[in-house]
Amino acid sequence: MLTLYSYFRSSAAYRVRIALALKGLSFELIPVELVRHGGEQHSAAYRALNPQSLVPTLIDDGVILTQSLAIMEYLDEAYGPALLVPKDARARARVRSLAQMVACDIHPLDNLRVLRWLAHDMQVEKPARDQWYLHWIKTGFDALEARLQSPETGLCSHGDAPGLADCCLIPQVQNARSHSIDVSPWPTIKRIAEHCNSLAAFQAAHPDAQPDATS
Ligand SMILES: N[C@@H](CCC(=O)N[C@@H](CS)C(=O)NCC(=O)O)C(=O)O
Repeated sequence: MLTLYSYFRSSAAYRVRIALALKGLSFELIPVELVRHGGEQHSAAYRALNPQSLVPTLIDDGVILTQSLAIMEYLDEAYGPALLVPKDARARARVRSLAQMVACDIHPLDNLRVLRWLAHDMQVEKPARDQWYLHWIKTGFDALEARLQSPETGLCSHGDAPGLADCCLIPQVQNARSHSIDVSPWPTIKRIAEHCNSLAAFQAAHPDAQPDATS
């Protein structure tokens, strides 16, 4: 029995929702309201599951898993056949590298708690916060776009089938769009996002399709 603690707009939870859908795994979804009422991620009950106060958290038969990259690779290994990372060691390293470019080097800098800390603790005004957000998207997407100029890139980040890199990329593109950033300057990223978003697994995982989605 799989239970996912998720928030509809969380791109880290969105990654895991895509992975679960690609793997065809059914799960119970428990929404964690990150924004209103001070944020349920800070409650004692949630911190007991995830001391970082971050979503996602996955429970598999009572075992608590945190960190989206670890969760996705766990799902791929525990519920075969593996499809999120390639078997070949070099290809696997490429896919993990693309995934980490988003999950380790873009997302943490533009995360909710960072933007809130800038606003409330550092008193940074909205135009400067928007500049911060755009800077880290641009820095990361410029590098990713360059890295994707490879014969190994296909309809998706690696070949024609979606995998770990796409589970990370598509939520980051959605996140950028929700901040009114046009992704046209990164045509390969844009093309891959358009393709993935046409697939049922990505549509099922989309923020707007979640039970806790609000306008
Ligand atoms: N590295 C973590 C990042 C998780 C994360 O940053 N989650 C965000 C939502 S995308 C969150 O829970 N933020 C709550 C907050 O900022 O207070 C992962 O990949 O699981």
